Amino acid sequence: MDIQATLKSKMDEASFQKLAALNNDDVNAFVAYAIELCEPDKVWVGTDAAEDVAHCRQLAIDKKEEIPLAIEGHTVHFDSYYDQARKKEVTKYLVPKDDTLDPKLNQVEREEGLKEIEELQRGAYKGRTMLVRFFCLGPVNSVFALPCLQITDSAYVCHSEDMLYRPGYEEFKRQSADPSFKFFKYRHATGEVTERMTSKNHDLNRVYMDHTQNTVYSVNTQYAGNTVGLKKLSLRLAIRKADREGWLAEHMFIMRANGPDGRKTYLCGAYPSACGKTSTAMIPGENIVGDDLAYFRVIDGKFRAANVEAGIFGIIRDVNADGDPVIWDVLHNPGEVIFGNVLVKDGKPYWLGMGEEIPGSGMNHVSTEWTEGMKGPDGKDTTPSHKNARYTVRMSDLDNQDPDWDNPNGLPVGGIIYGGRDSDTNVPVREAYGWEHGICTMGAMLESETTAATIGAEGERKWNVMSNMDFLSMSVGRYIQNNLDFAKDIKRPKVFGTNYFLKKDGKYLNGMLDKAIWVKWMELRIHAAAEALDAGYGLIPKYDDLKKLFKDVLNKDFTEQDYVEQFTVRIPELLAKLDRMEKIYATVQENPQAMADEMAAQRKRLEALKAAKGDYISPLDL
Ligand code: SPV
Ligand code: MN
Repeated sequence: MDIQATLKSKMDEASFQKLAALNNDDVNAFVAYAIELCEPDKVWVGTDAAEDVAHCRQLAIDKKEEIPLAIEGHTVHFDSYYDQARKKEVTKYLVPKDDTLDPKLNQVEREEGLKEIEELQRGAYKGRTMLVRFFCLGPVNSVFALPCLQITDSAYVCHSEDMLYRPGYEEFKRQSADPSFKFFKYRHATGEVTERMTSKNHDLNRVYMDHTQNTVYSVNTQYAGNTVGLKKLSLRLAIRKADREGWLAEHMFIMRANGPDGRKTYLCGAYPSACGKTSTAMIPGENIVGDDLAYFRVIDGKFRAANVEAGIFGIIRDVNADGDPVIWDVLHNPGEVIFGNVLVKDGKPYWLGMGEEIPGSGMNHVSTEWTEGMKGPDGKDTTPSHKNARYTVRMSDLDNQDPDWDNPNGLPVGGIIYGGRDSDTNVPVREAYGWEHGICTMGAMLESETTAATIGAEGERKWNVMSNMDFLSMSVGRYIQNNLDFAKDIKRPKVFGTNYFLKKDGKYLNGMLDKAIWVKWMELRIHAAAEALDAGYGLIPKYDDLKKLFKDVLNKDFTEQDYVEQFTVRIPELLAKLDRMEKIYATVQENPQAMADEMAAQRKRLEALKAAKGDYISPLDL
């Protein structure tokens, strides 16, 4: 293929010059290959310029991938009924014959998988414009900066990336000077569309990762988790790159907890879906750095984290004026917002749990003329907005942004939180004895109970290592080992475990805002400003400290009875969890010795406590 001729054949001089200015053979080859394969009518290349960013947003509206809403700057995007979330079954690693990824990962032989996806993408841009965009994971001009090249026929994908990531065209120029420069690449094709501009062939949806080439291909889908290359597609690539280079790519928020006398303490948190991740990052009175992805690196002897993203693709369900005042305001005022898969009536978006009456008809992911009681194309009941309906906003539009959120050196991490959901096992907050204990018994043993909102039986516990399970591109054991080894020569953050979902007689023991107290307590512990009790599986708060925090922060009376109910050490449930985990880890490849050691030590401590004090131990007896 004559690359230059291929490029020239489909683009105008302005686009051609934008590519030429990068002077990067890999970029040119990837773009030219996509032209040959997908056969677009035209190719448009964007830079970081405001007019190029505005062009993509306008294109999304002109092509009806987004529909303007009543409030200035707001649009709604719909994905097909069958395209409302990431799809694990069709998300696969392309594995060369001589390579070995963990056998438990969903994978396909590389040549075979490439052939399949190329057939699905062949001619897929006919009659359309191919869009070529450059973005950056992490802050630009920094050691974290990881440039990405996105090719797609979806203006919505580009628009989302403009809101969620840093611009990358100038970063490509900067890094291209280095002969070893490598970048992540994505080639996405929407596939055939319906009259609503949503992907038609959901059964032919594929998301294939070629880690050997730092490339991800996806087809017959529009949902951001499958198409926005820099989000979960890149996380899988980044986990492998981090493995090669000795840093960490995590599925974590970053927030700033504000301590006494203006003290700023940064916390990172990994929580499976529906365990309170975004709402923790958004606790009133604290500051957000990012809500989904974090890279960790050691810089000048410090453990530092950078927000990979520059915006939020958040679950909109249950966002309401009382619980989420900051987001609520952004969603109700002029400014750039993309709503995804909500119900729209008279130009106004509605969603489940918004605390307002939801109309019985409107336009949604099921139909342009949805009415209450309407069944989906699969015959199932439908909801006015999808349970996974989303909003996309920029960090810079949030009043509670930490002014330092874009720091090129990242931010110093004081604590790491692993937040699960269980009704009967873990106390609301506990601190690990140290890094190994935290990684092994909090991160690696993270579980979440399914809720009515997730698929499967309610109350079933799902194991989700560091909430990163869906994105691991290596064995669980190797990934845990990387965490254990990271930053081993320096002071590492404290590790905590949280559980906002303890129940008694079917009722939650904690209010929605109680998490604010656990965060304040963790902040104090990081600075040795509160004492703790040894509960055998970690350190837990003392009553007087919590009582004071509840009063000071929430103006709430926290009774001794509340404390005892919430912080009782539940030995039978804790031992049952160890039993479950021992079974699971017996099958994990490359399982670190530390896992077995930490589990055995935990069992021993809990059994000794049980022998001394019984099955259910009040924190007042510790
Ligand atoms: C998540 O599900 O963890 C998300 C949304 O952050 S998605 O883009 O689907 O991954
Ligand atoms: Mn996520």
